[in-house]
Amino acid sequence: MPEKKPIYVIGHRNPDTDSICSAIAYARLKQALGVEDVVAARAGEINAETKYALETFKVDLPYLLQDIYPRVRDVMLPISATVYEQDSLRRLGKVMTSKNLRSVVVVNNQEKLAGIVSVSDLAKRYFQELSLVDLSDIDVTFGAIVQATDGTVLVGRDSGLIIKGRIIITSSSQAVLKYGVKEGDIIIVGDGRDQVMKDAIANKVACIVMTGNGHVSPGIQEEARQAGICIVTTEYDTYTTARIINQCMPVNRIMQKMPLCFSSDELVTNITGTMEEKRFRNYPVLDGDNLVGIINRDQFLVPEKTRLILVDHNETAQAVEGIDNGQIIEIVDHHRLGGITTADPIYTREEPVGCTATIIAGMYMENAVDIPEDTAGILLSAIISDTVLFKSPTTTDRDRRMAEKLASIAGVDINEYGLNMLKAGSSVADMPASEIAKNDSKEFSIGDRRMLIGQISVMDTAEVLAKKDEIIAAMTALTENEGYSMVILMVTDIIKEGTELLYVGEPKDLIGLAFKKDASGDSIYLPGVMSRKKQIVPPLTEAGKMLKA
Ligand SMILES: [Mn+2]
Repeated sequence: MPEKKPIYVIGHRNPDTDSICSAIAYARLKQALGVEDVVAARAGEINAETKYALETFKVDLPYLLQDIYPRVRDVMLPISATVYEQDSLRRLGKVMTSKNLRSVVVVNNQEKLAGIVSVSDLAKRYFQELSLVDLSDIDVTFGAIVQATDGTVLVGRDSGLIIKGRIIITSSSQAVLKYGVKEGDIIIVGDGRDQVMKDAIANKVACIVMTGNGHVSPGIQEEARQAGICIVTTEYDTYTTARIINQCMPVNRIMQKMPLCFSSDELVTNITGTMEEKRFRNYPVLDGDNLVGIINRDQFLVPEKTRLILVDHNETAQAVEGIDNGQIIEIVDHHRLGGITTADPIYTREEPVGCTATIIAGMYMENAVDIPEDTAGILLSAIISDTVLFKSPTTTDRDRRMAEKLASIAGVDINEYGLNMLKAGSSVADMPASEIAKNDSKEFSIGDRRMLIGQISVMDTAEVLAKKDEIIAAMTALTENEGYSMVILMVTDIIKEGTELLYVGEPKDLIGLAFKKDASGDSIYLPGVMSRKKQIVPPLTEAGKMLKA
């Protein structure tokens, strides 16, 4: 069975410091409250500012959850039985019967995948091979002969010993002569045929199979032992033994070698086409080269939904990819409600404060859980980041008070640490224009238009605006490639407290209407504007309604 999946606490795509730090801190709070299996996750790579915060307080990166689409491992069945490639068909048949399987995965001695064998492979073999076999071109082991006859070893050799002769039924010494029993052969013999056995030993057969649990005298056993000849007894009569000994043939003679298999990490949607085309019943599943399960065409497991706690966002367009396959069990956020729907009632906490971390720090206090130093450090980092050191109009008194408490727990000076962190995050020197163009970007639906709105906060906008032409070109490419109506980038000056708004796409009237400016170019300056959610998205939404009407 696939392992039970953990509950992931996760922020939005293109995670900012709040999305990362709030996820970590909330997962830690849940753990402290005794909720097991809670894991902090992230929906993408972290930015330079977040890296600075995590490194300062020595906190590990959360788990990278690229998407939550069902994987092969979520729908595969456990493997109920395997056979070794050197096992006899007799053993294969028994495994199939006892486990009620139509096909069995074949492994080598290292337990790695060697092939797959089905009932029809076995049936084909029965119809083709009705006579006793000549083993000269088959690697039949002594062990397989014992397996095939359900035998007991009286005089044995290494079970891996390869036997290459013919299989001959002998009832008399004449037969030994007639068939020219020779070195390496296997003879099937009944009780009371001591002379036959002596002749066979003299002819250096490889193996004697005594049927009907017949008697083999100690003298003959000793002769065989000295000649290096194996003796096996079986309870079956000669007729039955002759019939079933053919099943000594190793499984690898009839199996399909190198069967089509899937990686456990593969998306389920990627394998269904292959399965429809190939029409095989079963496909082994590998994790690296380890066999971990099997996909059965007719028996997909219903994948367990990934349980998610969303922090710092509530819109599906901003959530980890594949969110529709997940089960949202909680939301802790400080943004507009963006039309998320759920199947079940869930716990939500939406508060109009400057940062999710403010809410989460408050939840530690409500639950009387002490905030550890490093947790306080990253929560503080998130508040500084979201409020741009309290300059953003989204800042509330609660954010300020909470930041002070957290700073004293973490033992840092808010202003000194805050400026250093913002500085670390605002260096664009080695950032290509294509990355600046989508920095900290989030998708929004404004009316029926899909828009991407990014933000880059810097100490001085000159460095970014020097690359304006390249950035505009990258934004245009983004509009065309991803099918957005508009791509907008806020270049926010933390010191001067204002934003140069770059935009591409249509309708530009939307920008003009929203900010009451001539927006026929590709940028406008918006003094005092620092917050996307409070100062950019709401006027755009209003303008969107007016344009529609
Ligand atoms: Mn936030």
